[in-house]
Amino acid sequence: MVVPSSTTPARQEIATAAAALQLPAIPTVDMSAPRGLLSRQVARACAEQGFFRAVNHGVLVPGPAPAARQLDAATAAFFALPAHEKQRARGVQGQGPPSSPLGYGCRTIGFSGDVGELEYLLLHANDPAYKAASIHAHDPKHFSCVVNEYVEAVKQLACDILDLLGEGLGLEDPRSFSKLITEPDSDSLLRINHYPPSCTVHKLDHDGQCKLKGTACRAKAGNGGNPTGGGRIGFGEHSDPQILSLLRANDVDGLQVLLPDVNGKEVWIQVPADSSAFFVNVGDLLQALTNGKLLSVRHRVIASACRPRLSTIYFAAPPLHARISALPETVTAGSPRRYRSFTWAEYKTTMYSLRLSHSRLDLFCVH
Ligand code: GA4
Repeated sequence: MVVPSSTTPARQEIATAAAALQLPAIPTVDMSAPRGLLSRQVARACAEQGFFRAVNHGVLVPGPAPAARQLDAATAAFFALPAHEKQRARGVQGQGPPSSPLGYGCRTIGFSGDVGELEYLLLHANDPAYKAASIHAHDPKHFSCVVNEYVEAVKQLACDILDLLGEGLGLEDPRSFSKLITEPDSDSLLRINHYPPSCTVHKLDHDGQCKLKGTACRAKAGNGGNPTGGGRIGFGEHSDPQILSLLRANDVDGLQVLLPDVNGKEVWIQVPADSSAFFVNVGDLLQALTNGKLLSVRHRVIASACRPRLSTIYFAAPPLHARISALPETVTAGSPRRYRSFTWAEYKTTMYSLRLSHSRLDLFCVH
């Protein structure tokens, strides 16, 4: 069920302040609710906000060392390596066109000049090449097992949510969305982002190596009229291009989503960190598949904490050859087809030719 996003005293305070300011609330969906109710609530959150916090999701909890905890430990160890060792993991995966910057990256986002205050690992969820990669030089097998286990668990949750959406939207085949991401050649990605504390200086040295240099803490509270609240852009404003994204992060804030307030004006809303939850957002392809009924939400990360933020995001995508066109049930006389049909490969090529913040789906509108 959709419950107020206020389960701790701190969250309660934020929710109360947001309500007093008439700011939009972050929908929270209790994944253990009865299925009928759950499907309606997931569909409603994805239609109204394109975003929700999933609690009681029931994955990643069993076992003495669940995949999530093992992955966090492995990636924290990777990011703690000296810069020159991390650089060895650049471009570790095969790159057939349309290319994507897989492997380790620092500050550079995409190929069109975007930068952010972060370093990251970008892995192809279905590409076994990372098994041989130099990401975890000391124990690459262990690293790939942990990634595989995590991907399987999070993919299952993504499928459950997509099936709930299919049911909530009353699709003839409620599995229409999840089928796309379970194809053996689906193009899903796993991204692990490490945002250094904002009280450290992030520098690229002369050989282009990424260096994190600690300094005394200078992070300031308050926003002084700065729309980023005084923080630095960790990952700039964008929508995710794929079908669905599932994000899990440590307990350091930073994620913001662009939501309409009571007057319909869009405002940046800080998403309080919750390391036990998944944050789910609709991607461009799901907006296209539903003829605009579900919204691909714009979001960003602002680094303003004195502790590092670590986030792991699974981007559920179809195979490159998959054709994306609005499902027939979503096209009616009152709601004519909004986007022309395209393949994911075509969309990917377009997105990599554009800046991060581009509203790229608009280019596919039919007029
Ligand atoms: C945003 C979502 C994912 O992180 C990502 C990003 C990709 C990249 O970092 O290589 C993109 C960005 C993302 C959208 C527009 C293009 C592609 C950078 C960029 C400028 C991995 C993805 O699939 O799209």
